[in-house]
Amino acid sequence: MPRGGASRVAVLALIALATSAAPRRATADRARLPRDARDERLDDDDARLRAEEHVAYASDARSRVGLRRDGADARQWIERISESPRAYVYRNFLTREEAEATIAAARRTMRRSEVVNEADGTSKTSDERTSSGGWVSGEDSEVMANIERRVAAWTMLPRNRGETTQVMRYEAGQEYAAHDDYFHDEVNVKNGGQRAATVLMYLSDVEEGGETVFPRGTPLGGAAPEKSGVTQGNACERALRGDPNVLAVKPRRGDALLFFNVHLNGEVDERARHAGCPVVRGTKWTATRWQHVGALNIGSFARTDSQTT
Ligand SMILES: O=C(O)CCC(=O)C(=O)O
Repeated sequence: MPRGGASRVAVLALIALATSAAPRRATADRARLPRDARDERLDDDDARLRAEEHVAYASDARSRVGLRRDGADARQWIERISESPRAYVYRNFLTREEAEATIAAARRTMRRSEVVNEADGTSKTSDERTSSGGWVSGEDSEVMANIERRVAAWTMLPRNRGETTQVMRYEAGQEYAAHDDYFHDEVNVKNGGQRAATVLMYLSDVEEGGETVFPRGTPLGGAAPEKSGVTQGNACERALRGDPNVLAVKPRRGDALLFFNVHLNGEVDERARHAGCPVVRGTKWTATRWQHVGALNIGSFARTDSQTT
């Protein structure tokens, strides 16, 4: 056998083994399914594939355990912070590079933030939301597509249930007053049903202020607002003082907050009302992805083929 022949054979055998063992994407019989059934199949496949990718990503991240380039801890773990509403913080969900890429991608589209106009489902400016906002889509880059997949895996709601990710920038004094992410009207609900989950990703650290607070929530180990006296009016000021009875998350670059806007029985969870407190010092950047109970099908939130494969 020529020199190197044995190792070439071993490599070929390994390739053959890997090819035969590689998980197959279940595409073969999609085309034969009626449209609605096919959509459900796509959703199931999407969720399964994304979950696998998520695990792969997480183990890759574990192998990179250590310090970020800026000296911060880069390990990933999830903390349950409240049962009412159901809320979790995923530490280092994003890498520093992903956070920076998200900001860079959104800069092109930044303008004054708007809120949903519940009368007709369009958007309007409001004094309750003084930040600037932009949009980033998984259609535009593999970085964003990868983030969307991990959001889908974490929320267990497939990627095609997610609205286009919204990026926000808050300068000192800017805030997002207390509000619900679930819809109060019927117009918006027609597009994919209620917003089941919100994933709020922090793209920057903030020197002071800018906490996300839930004035009606109860932190694990803390007292319910009925007992502690936390209200919509005082939650931000108490969060700033570090009051353990306020359900609050301090922005930290890379971390992500997940909370559910609906209970498991589908009813809206009023305890999920939340606010972005005024930034005192620094600039706060966030990216929010809302995941609906069903696939989106209207307007700029509509699913596209590349979001389902
Ligand atoms: O910026 C925050 O902390 C809150 C943002 C928010 O409420 C939202 O995106 O729905």
